[in-house]
Amino acid sequence: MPYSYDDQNIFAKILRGEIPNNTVIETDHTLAFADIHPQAPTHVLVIPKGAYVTYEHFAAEASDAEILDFTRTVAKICAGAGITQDNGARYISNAGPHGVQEVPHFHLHILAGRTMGRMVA
Ligand code: DGP
Repeated sequence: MPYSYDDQNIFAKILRGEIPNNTVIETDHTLAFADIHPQAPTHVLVIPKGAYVTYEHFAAEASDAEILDFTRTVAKICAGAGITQDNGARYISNAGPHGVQEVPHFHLHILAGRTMGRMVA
């Protein structure tokens, strides 16, 4: 099913500069910023600049350049936050009603700096 993108969502407004954000990294295709309600000492949201609703949407329709830029930006954030094999992190992307996605613009949560709880459905 094709995705319908709501350009009035909060992250679209952040991308247009209508709402301020605490930027961690900005590249040609990707923006990373601090979550407004951090759940861990490090809680960064990584979003593509393109209009993608979920991870599946991004994975299916983004260009190779967008996907490479996104993934390499995640790596840079992890390095900058001191995330290593020894301490680790959690990467989450909620999608749609079943995933309880609050903001309908694809975003990856990077959570680190403490031991997380066990995953529960
Ligand atoms: P979710 O869609 O449920 O995966 O989570 C959305 C996240 O976005 C949630 O952790 C809070 C964060 N958030 C919501 N509004 C804003 C905002 O205006 N600025 C920032 N930096 N984060 C926001």
